[in-house]
Amino acid sequence: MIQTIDLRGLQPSPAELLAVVPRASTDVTVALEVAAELIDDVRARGEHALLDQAERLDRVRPESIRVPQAHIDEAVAGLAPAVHSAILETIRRVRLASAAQVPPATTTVLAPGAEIMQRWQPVGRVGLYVPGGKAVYPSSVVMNVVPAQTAGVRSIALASPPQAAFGGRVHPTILAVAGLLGVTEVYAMGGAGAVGAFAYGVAGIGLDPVQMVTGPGNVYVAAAKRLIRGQAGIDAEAGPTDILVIADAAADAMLIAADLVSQAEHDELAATVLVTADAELAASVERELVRLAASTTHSERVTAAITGPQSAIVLVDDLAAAAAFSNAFGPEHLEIQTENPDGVLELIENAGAIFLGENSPVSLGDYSAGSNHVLPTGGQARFSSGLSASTFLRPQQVVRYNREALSEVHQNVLALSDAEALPAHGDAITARFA
Ligand code: HSO
Ligand code: ZN
Repeated sequence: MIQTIDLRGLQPSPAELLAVVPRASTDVTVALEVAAELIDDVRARGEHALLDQAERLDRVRPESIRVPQAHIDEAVAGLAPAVHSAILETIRRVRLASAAQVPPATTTVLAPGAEIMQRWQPVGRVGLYVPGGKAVYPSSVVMNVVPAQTAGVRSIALASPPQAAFGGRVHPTILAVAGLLGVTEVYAMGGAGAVGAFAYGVAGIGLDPVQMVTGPGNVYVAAAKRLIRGQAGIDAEAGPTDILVIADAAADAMLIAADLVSQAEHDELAATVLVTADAELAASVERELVRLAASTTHSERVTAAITGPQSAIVLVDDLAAAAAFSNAFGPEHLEIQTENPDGVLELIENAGAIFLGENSPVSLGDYSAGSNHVLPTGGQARFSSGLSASTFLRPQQVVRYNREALSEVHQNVLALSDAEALPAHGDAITARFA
């Protein structure tokens, strides 16, 4: 079943901790060549390339790459009432939480008449990618579009692969969410070709190049994002999902197992990790996992994920050691199921999103909490963060000095321009006082 790793009594370094539970290897480099060909094809042949790629890779040729507004409206009208209201409430909550991610403009006065203003400028146009292969996630439309809208992005385009099961249309729930969010520019295109189309534009169908491409996807989408980087900005290269639970005796083993299974359901390569100092709890969670994995809908996938080398129950000496393990792992999702979650939270440095206590499970965050579910995978939480309004915002400094303030630093500029043998720099200041 799930492997147990006993670190009790040991003092491993962060590097050693990482080696204990290695992430599943999804090597983006192996997909680079194929992705480059698909992108070049789109740059050369535009819509025809996208249509051919759909036929070959999605096994359906859509009527057109640009989705007509009528299809979006139809999808909204066809939404089941319970899904409709759930999406509206998710949008409302994600909007509220995203608004708090927009920093205010600030002005720093360095001396009388010397000020630096910092304002946050949204990216002008973005392309949001919503996968539609093994997984179809309408909730991800909310998680990508709302932060962009909140940031003030002027122009938003959405891409998702055409679905054979829906006659070559984009998945109706994805279309419906786009409609509810007021997104009107939607394309039935997927994979690396779609990322290329966003970055370079497709003249024949009025698809203007975007400045940034965000959203999860498979390894070819990740490879394409790496290739277009520089031409356009990207959020992150998404990999298999992961969850790490830190728990003590106060936790409910059945709930921990349920939460681990909920993320294992995404992918055979998903990582599910429990870190605890309580061997009894560890044994109970293992028992619950065996039971749940056998009976859950996606039993095969779940079993593959939790028995994979990327998943484990890790026994440690105490909660401080558990936090150290988690910081080394850099989980996408971290649940803290302990008697005093806030105390553990203080020890946490690296995590995509953190879920405190028994009533804040990851699947709440996936759909309805109001937090964003596009989070750094593969340990990227060690240096980056989840998608947010600030992903789409750039800090811009605005410099304003008056004559007195400039004169005050005149000699400093001269000294430094001399030191760098760039005298024209100094001259430009001196010219103002001649
Ligand atoms: N847990 C996924 C997000 C998701 N779950 C979408 C369900 N739908 C990655 O954070
Ligand atoms: Zn999920």
